[in-house]
Amino acid sequence: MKKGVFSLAGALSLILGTNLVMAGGTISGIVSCKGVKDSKDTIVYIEKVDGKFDPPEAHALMDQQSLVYIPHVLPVLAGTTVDFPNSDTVRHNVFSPPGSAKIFDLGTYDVGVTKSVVFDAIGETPLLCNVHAEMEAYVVSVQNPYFAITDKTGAYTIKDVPPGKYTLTTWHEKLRSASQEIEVKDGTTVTVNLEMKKRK
Ligand SMILES: [Cu+2]
Repeated sequence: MKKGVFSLAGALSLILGTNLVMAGGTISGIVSCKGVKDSKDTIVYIEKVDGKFDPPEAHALMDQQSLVYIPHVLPVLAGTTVDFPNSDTVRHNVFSPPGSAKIFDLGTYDVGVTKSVVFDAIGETPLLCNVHAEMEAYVVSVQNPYFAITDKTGAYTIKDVPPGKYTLTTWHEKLRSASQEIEVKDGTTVTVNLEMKKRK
């Protein structure tokens, strides 16, 4: 998604023969996750931005290797198609449990086969495997393309955010969401550090 935005900007600046100045601001900071191994795989996103955001044509990827889903957490803009290639040496059966934003069951399929799912509804979809109880991952679909996922240190950056007042929110598979009201201004960076604790 972000790649798409950048290449479009690049193409436009080529056409215009000038450096295109991207409007919008940046949100960045650190999310501290308490009671878990590290602060990785926390999604930071703006709850709602006015407008309708078309999903990217490019598919997102949830791979399966050595009985592990890669990545463990995949944030997508609602409507995005996610490919589930079986890059493993054994058969898998990707499905989501009742209560998921997207309920589906891809059935058991062979090594080398790729199946796809459109994550059209906003929310959390846990991924399980009928063959391997230990396999688990998450696809989280959000309303707009202004989201990021943290690294081990909890650092994140969301770029090119239209100016405005928003609610910035976090998602973590085991922790309670944290939110903060923020204001984004053109050409500036707003620093937002958040702390997440265990769900009660
Ligand atoms: Cu499996």
